[in-house]
Amino acid sequence: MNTYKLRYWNIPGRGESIRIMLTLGSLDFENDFTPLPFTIKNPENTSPPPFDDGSWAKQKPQTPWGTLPTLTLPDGTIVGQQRAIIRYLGKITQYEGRPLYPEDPIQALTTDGLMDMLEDIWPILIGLNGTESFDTAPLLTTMFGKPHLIDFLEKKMEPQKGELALMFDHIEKAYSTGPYLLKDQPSCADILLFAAIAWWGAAMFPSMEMILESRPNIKRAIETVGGWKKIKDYYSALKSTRKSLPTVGVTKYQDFYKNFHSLSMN
Ligand SMILES: N[C@@H](CCC(=O)N[C@@H](CS)C(=O)NCC(=O)O)C(=O)O
Repeated sequence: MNTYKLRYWNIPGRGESIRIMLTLGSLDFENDFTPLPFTIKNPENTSPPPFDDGSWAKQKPQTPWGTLPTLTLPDGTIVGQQRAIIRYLGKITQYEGRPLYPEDPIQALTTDGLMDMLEDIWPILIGLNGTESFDTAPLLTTMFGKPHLIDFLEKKMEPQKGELALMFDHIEKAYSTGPYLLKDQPSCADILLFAAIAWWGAAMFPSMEMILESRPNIKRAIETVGGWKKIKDYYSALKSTRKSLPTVGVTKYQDFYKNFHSLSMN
């Protein structure tokens, strides 16, 4: 069987870009959902349970880098690191006759630069930002069922000043020729941008608006990717499955996928 296996939590996070790349490559894959390692009460009769059942503590030492996502290749090799996996899949996946990871070294370098920039943003949104408090942890806050951290985000997104605003401005500039990073040539960088903004714009930000309102190039890029037929078909087929995701406090986990569905108009 030429099946790939993606191990990740059942959230978009760092796994969704890989799911999309596998879909674009028409590669057969299954999701191996690991329960999120949070001490949150599991709903009854769900298999696998969404929250900790001890699985991750056992799996972690067996992964190549101690983290998820991991991808098991058809020959059984297990690999890790989101961007490395995307690059690999981009080399074996064609879109409109060209690989999604460019063969030209300079274009590959540009693609890597954007993907590394996105990875630089991730920890600011995902972690505790040097404190022990949820007041500076946009993702953990919502995952534990509390409202989005508007004050924290507004500060970081202050025009021309906030740490995140400046980072998004660089990305906006990189997309000025558009619609893709490499002008008219789509690449895996555009897939990662699509997956990152859609995820951040639901899990950490209350919507994508705070990121996109003054950044039309990023908006155009992710809307363009969302319009690809294979992506539309993928999200259309999955829409009804989101309903079974848990609700914790004010957070409906199904909403973590909402922008993926809206950008692909499902
Ligand atoms: N640079 C890595 C980061 C991986 C990472 O931090 N994964 C998180 C989930 S998104 C994780 O495994 N957390 C659990 C842990 O570290 O024990 C990548 O891009 O794959």
